[in-house]
Amino acid sequence: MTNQTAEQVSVTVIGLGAMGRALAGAFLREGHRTTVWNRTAEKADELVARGAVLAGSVGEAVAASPLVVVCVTDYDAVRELLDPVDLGDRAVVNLTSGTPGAARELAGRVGAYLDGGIMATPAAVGTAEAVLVCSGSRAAFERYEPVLRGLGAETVYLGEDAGLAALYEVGVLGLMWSTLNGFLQGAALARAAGLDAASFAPLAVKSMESVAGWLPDYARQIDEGSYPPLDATIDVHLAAMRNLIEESESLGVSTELPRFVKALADRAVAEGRGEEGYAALVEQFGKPS
Ligand code: FVH
Repeated sequence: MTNQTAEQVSVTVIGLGAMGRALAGAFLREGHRTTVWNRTAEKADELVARGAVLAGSVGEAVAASPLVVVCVTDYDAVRELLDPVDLGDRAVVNLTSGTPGAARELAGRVGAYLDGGIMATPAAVGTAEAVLVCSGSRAAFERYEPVLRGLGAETVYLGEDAGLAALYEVGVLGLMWSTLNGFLQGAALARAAGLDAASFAPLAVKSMESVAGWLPDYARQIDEGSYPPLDATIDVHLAAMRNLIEESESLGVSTELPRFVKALADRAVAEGRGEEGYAALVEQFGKPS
């Protein structure tokens, strides 16, 4: 469906992997004139059939639009593609995953540079599930936010430091992996006990919804540096961690993850934090490993 309220602009998408194709598709859906370029040109076929213009080179693609969105494998590829090209006054929005340092370095070379992290799978781009976090040029964000909003439900601007979007992106990925690893540990236990992972999944979903609701209070405690127990003390959590290790051992399931979690709690207790709430473990995460 075309978004009639967003101003129609010309946008270029460089990089048509799974994510780049989804981004270009969303811009087309919103009615923007969309120019695309990809190293392997055939990946543009479907987009061209939907109305995208295929540029013959990166230079041609950049020249076609005031807004240039780049989404390739890594920052080496971004530099390889953009370095030889005169970007002029183009606003470059780089949605490639990378480190904050790499984003800052690139920002130093591009006039109007916005780094972004698209918190979505390709299938979720343009839906209520997708969130785009951006940092870097405020002017570019303010000018093109109405266009970028077409990529998802929400756009978040974190500030002029171009590295912040990458920082949030790696933080969110870490959260995702930790959550998935916790689920996989539980699923491995269920399977070892002769149960289906499918029987564990609904309970896991419910539990994740509860835990998600705790985060604003945890964040407040972290910002205040004070951790009165909200749910249970670290001592209480620690006892349950021992149970998880014991049961994993007895079912022949890996104990690596629960032992790592318990080691953090052990260190917090050794620092006298056993009576504090779980958020106090941030002090362990805050130290170099
Ligand atoms: N897919 C996802 O769910 C995640 C969601 C969060 C953010 N990521 C990041 O997006 C970047 C691209 O990911 P992708 O899924 O689109 O990746 P691929 O499908 O593998 O496509 C890679 C594209 O990059 C092009 N490319 C790579 N190296 C070069 C190069 N040296 N010169 C020119 N283009 C290059 C590649 O071209 P081709 O192989 O088709 O010719 C694809 O267009 C990534 O940072 C994710 O972390 C996605």
